Amino acid sequence: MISSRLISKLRTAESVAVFTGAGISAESGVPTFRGSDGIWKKFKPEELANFDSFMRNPELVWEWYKHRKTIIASIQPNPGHTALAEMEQRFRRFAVITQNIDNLHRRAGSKTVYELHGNIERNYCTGCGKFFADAGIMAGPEVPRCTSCGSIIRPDVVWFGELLPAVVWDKSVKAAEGAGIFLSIGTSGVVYPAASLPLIAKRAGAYVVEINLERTDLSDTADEVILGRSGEILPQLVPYCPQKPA
Ligand code: BJW
Ligand code: ZN
Repeated sequence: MISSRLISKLRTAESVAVFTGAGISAESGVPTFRGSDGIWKKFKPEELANFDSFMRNPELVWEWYKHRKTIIASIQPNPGHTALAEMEQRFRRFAVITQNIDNLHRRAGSKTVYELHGNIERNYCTGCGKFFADAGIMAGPEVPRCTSCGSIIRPDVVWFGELLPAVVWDKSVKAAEGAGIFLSIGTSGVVYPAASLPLIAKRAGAYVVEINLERTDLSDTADEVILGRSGEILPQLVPYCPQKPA
């Protein structure tokens, strides 16, 4: 059930920013990080998601990323991703700001996508920065090495203690500040600086809506919390968005 307040906001909004986390991809079969089914119940983040650990044990970290690359390559965007791609066509300004590295928003048809934590389909050399496609990485040795300088190649994702890509971050802050409606979808909101975006949007005057299976630290600040699966809720918002321009 969509509230009459949100319906009226959707009908009149010019600018929408959407902030997504692992929860939006859960219905596609990508495990989330935290919570009862989270992958960090099985793997310790500090062993896998920081650069020092990677350099200490690249075999383990690459095994984990190759496993996830295989899962992600085999799954499809779900109705939540598709609804956001449809919504993008109905508003003057619309941006998807995602913490996800799974590329599912683009595969669903979203055009303006800001990837705060990188993209698992890209890889680069820790020595010279050269980019490498997945095909060679997956078929190659356990720990892939650069064909130009011999250094270890890493996935193009942002680990703990690393800076987010500056241009992507700046665009995300601008989208949050300019949004009439800000949707925070399927994120626990515990990883910063990403988790500050809903607060930036709220401070700048956006109507902040959280969509999640459960309440989070954002819930008390949000204007509205919709508890449920994003793949079921987001398609229900589309009919209330303005019609596509002829
Ligand atoms: C559904 C659903 C359905 C499920 N429908 N909902 C102390 C205080 C504050 C900050 C720090 C601190 N100490 C260190 C920091 C900084 C640190 C940080 O934030 N740490 C906190 C965890 C304490 N941040 C960083 O290090 C960042 N960089 C940085 O700050 O740079 C400055 C700096 C430089 C030098 C030194 C220190 C600072 C970088 C953060 C990088 C995060 N990277 C990861 C891994 C990416 C690569 C990979 O995937 O392998 O990004 S961590 C992981 O968490 C991943 C995610 O993008 C991110 C967020 O997780 P997300 O998406 O919220 O997933 P979950 O699982 O947590 O939540 C899923 C939610 O979905 C749940 O709420 C479910 O209920 C819900 N759900 N099904 C709707 N169907
Ligand atoms: Zn190199």
